[in-house]
Amino acid sequence: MFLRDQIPGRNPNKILIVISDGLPDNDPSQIAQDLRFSNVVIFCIGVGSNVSRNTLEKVSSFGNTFLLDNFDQLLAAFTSRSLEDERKYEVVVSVNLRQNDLSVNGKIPLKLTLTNIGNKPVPAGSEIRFDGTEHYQKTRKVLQSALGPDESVTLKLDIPTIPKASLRTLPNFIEFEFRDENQKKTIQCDEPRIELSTENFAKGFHDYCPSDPTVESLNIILFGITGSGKSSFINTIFTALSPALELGRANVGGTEGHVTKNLTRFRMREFFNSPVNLWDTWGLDENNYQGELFSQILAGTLPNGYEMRDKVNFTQLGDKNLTSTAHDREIHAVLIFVPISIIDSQNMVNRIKENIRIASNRELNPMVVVTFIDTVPKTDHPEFKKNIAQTLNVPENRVYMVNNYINEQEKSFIIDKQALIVLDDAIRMGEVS
Ligand SMILES: Nc1nc2c(ncn2[C@@H]2O[C@H](COP(=O)(O)OP(=O)(O)OP(=O)(O)O)[C@@H](O)[C@H]2O)c(=O)[nH]1
Ligand SMILES: [Mg+2]
Repeated sequence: MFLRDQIPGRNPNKILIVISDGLPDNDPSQIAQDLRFSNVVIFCIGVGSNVSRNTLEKVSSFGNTFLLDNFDQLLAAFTSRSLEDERKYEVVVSVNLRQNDLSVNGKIPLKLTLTNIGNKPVPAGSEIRFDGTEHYQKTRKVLQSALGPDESVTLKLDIPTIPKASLRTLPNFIEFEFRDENQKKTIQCDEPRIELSTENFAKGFHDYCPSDPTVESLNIILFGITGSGKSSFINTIFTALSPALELGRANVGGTEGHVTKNLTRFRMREFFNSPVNLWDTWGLDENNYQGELFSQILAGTLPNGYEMRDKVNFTQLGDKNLTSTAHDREIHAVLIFVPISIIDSQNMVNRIKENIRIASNRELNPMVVVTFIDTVPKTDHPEFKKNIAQTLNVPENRVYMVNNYINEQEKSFIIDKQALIVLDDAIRMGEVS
């Protein structure tokens, strides 16, 4: 019945089947252990209600205890091979997946100024209808008073998104065209094309709470090549969640030398109520981050504000307070920053791969964030993305091409949307790590 090759991971010399209908007179666990050490695989079958599963489990090899109600079942088992079926135990893994994209929530608030461009008044009580699309639900607004030719009125309304709409699939603009029953354009909108704002879609992020109750805040680290735009990306994320540009949160500099020189924690809770920390790091160059340094940062051993060094300073690590609070700083998700030109430098490719390996060894699945994509024609982006994924040996769906705010004077939905998608995925990665 028990064939050798059906016993996973073992090549036993002997198999012992213990059948018991009661409690043992003497403790059999020591002799059972000796037998198991000498490569005997032990199966225990308890029959009837007087047996103790606990005792049998101490005797049997792992997972090889079976309980049966009576000897008839035992006989049936031997003839029908049903015991073999029972051995196939299942491992159930449950992952808490959030159903909705963090950024989508109910309504897009609009304020539109409409002008009657026809030659007849539009009477009070007329309906202004917004037809639904694959992203927005149908909605309507009633004119409170008549609108004479050339007259304008300002309407405030909320356009609800459909429940399945996701920030990832929303188009960048809402466009309008108003026609009357005769398909004539009688009303014109001051802004017939309105850029969306991620701020309106961030409710899911504001409501986020780590599913593990022992995690006070989810820690996301930004690590990567010096001058690749890590600190700029922190400002981009702050902007994406705010009504206006927020470019002064993190200190940003030129491409020469290190700008960020300390391990720096940005507690998003202080601004957006969500328990997420972004950890900014000093950049990776050809020689730094020696030895254990990066893995100690990932483990949370180093304090907020820790000054740039090439190696860990172990005397500082002796501090008991740091060890006891490491759990609060332990990193849950890793963003590895590389400029799009990374593939031209074998040396830096190797350094990045070394550190991807360190993160992977801690069972963190690093996401690669590619910056400076504005320095390469858009049409080449897919090719670069594929190349970078292959070169760094990460799946393409974990490579993100982003723009940072550099010279922009106002918010851009496209920049914000990319940043929030990265943040959303980082939170998902952090949740399962
Ligand atoms: N063209 C372009 N410039 C960028 C981009 N991202 C950042 N920059 C510029 O690159 C310079 C370095 O940006 P930082 O955000 O300070 O880079 P960092 O990775 O934090 O640098 P260190 O802290 O020194 O490691 C700044 O002048 C940014 O304005 C980008 O995507 N495109
Ligand atoms: Mg920096």
